[in-house]
Amino acid sequence: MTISTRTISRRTLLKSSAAATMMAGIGAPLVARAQQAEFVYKFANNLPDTHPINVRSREMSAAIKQETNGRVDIQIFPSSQLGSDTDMLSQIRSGGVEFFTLSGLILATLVPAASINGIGFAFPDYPAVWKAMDGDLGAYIRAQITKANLVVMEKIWDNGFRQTTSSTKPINTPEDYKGFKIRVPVSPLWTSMFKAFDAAPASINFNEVYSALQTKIVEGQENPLALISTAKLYEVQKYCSLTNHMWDGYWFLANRRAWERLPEDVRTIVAKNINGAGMKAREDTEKLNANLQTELAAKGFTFNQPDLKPFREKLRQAGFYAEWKAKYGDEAWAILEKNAGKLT
Ligand code: X2X
Repeated sequence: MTISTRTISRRTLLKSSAAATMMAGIGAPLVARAQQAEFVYKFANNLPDTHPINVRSREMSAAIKQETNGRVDIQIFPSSQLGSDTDMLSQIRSGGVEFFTLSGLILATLVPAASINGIGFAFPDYPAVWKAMDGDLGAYIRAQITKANLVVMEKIWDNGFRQTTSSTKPINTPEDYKGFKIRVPVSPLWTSMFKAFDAAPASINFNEVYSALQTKIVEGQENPLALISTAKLYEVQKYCSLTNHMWDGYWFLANRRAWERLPEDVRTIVAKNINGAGMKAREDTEKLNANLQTELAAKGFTFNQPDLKPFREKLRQAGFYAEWKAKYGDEAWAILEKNAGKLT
């Protein structure tokens, strides 16, 4: 059985290589150009292929190839194909991958300040987010990332305001979180926040979330609608509570040695295209996050809009804001409050 399968596949292979030889006259210049790329760099991320971040990244990669006359070939590996976020964070540091988009909250396992934009209920809306992240708060965080010897692009990419989903019940009040088995990304801030709600958070990388929900290892999770939709989490969840509890974004990171291998003029082209694609993806994601409710409801997802004031009050009473203010320090906290209003 094994032998005959092998024979067939060898024959098929021989046939296709014969075809390849025949085609060589036409195909050769193209192949040669592709092989000539001086810098073949991997870009890893945890997002589905259909998420706007990957759609815009494909355009970005094509534009970079064109504008560098084929010198730079950025190959995209979506859906955690090269490993979980935790794995990729060590790969981007060692140079195993050259580019990686990572939530600031997870990056905080290496750069503690990077989770500050995820403080619960800090930002009221997108304009407040972009003002802070394209302004002094983003600059502060990027300076800390740079100190950790990673290269970070100027524009943060949008993940979105996060909503809570569940297979068991909707979340209407802070008390509904009590004992709730919720998946959170691997990040101290996330665990701390859901502990402050007396929930039972479990740290799980995104590549294992669908199956953790399906097998009911956890009841729920929280993510922006764009991700709930593109990762098809609605297939394994029933309720979506619009808790809007934090804003989360992806820093576009580069391995420092790989980045510095690029000549100055090439770096300029690459950075311009990455930041430009990030801005376009922001628009796409923001639109999706605003419009997906109707589409997901039609798929049987049950939405509810809780009153959010008691949630913020619960965090305050639990000492969540005071604890994190002490962790980030007065300077960082002052920049956050300047942008988000008084929290403690
Ligand atoms: O892991 C998640 O939930 C995700 C996809 O939103 C992040 O990358 C933080």
